[in-house]
Amino acid sequence: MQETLFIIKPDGVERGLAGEVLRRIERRGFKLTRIKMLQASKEILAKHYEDLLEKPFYHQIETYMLEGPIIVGTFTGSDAVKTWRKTMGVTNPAEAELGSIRADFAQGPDENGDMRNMVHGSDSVEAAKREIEIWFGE
Ligand code: DAT
Ligand code: MG
Repeated sequence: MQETLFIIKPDGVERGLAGEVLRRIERRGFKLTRIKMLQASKEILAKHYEDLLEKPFYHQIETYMLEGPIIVGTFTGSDAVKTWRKTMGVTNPAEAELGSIRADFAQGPDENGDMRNMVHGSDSVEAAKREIEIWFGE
């Protein structure tokens, strides 16, 4: 049994695809354990994406994630971390496996390198613990 953290990014919320994402989590057999909608801040994004702060594209991530409200949640289940990563598809939607969320709904990088891949998932059990504390800790 594992717990992982997911985010439906601003484009997913704005396009009305939140229900679709939650449906895919639930029909896979995962159990939602927390969920909230909020407007992210630069501060919380800097914690969440601390490994990417020095990347040249960090400002693009920040602009994207601040565009509108996001939905952050957690769910539990067998091999939840890896299974959710597979369900999302790889980072670049243009390369994501057909049938994955990112392939089915998201857009590949445009000419500015902007990537709007619609969903987030923790990439390890340790990252999930860290991210759950960031978004749901006191
Ligand atoms: P993932 O979201 O698949 O875990 P990541 O943690 O490496 O990918 O990066 C976080 C986000 O940053 C990703 O969802 C989109 C953006 N990003 C990553 N690499 C990028 C790049 N080369 N150019 C533009 N945005 C990028
Ligand atoms: Mg990541």
